[in-house]
Amino acid sequence: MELNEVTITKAIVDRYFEKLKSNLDIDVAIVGGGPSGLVAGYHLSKAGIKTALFERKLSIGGGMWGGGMMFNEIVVQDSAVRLLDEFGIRHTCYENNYHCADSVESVATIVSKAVQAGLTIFNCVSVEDVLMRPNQIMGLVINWSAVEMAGLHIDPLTIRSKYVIDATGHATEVVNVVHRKVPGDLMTPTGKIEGEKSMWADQAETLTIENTCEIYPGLYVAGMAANATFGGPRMGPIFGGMLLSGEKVAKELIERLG
Ligand code: 48F
Repeated sequence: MELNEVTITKAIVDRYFEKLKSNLDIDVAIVGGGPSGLVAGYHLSKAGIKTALFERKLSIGGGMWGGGMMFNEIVVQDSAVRLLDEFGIRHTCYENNYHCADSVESVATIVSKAVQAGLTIFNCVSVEDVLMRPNQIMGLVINWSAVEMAGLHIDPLTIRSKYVIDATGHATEVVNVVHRKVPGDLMTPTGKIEGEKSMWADQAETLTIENTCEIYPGLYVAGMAANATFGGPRMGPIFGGMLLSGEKVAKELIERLG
């Protein structure tokens, strides 16, 4: 039978809209497809919680694909190796407490396991705002990244969710919007964004996990965004903190959502 181009088109359009419509009202919306967001999405979905992840770029994986300075290896410390094992990512011990993994294998494996656990990923979608009610974040305001890049004046659409996770990395974009536009203080010492500090890997790795928490009712921060929000340092291409942060935020939300 000859392949029909219109049927191919209809299949894609129908399937995509099904996917979109079934994710308009969800439990958890994750912003950012880096390691922390992906690990959070994996655990939440595995627990049966309706979760979708929105990523601005075409590719998922955030800052993990490139390892350090495009040398595509990552380092993970002892405390997070069990997560590499849980995903089935191969690793080798370089020295005591320094384990290396191929960054491409790491991203590809986590994405695959997360999607198969039930996570829906929308790539090429940018989160430009939040849905708010008095003292509560209720979801996301989204638009095509292409609209954002072209600077087109086109109104966005909305996703409602019980919780939002800002996993946007250094830019901490959702928290920035909330800080700028939503009345009330953030749950930081000053009530504002403390701002990321320069490199200190050891401190940063511990703080990333500590700083993973609710920052405004309904809004959690994870990964590098957690440190940027709370004034923690950056850590460079060691990724244990990112993986553990994703796991922590998922555990907290699984508990809250019962
Ligand atoms: O930066 P990123 O990988 O976040 P992460 O999970 O991990 C940080 C590490 O990669 C690295 C590090 C650790 O060693 O410091 O940087 O904290 O991924 C963040 C993702 O969020 C997307 C962005 O394209 C990236 O893929 N993103 C950022 N803002 C938005 C967004 C937005 N407004 N809407 C959608 N996606």
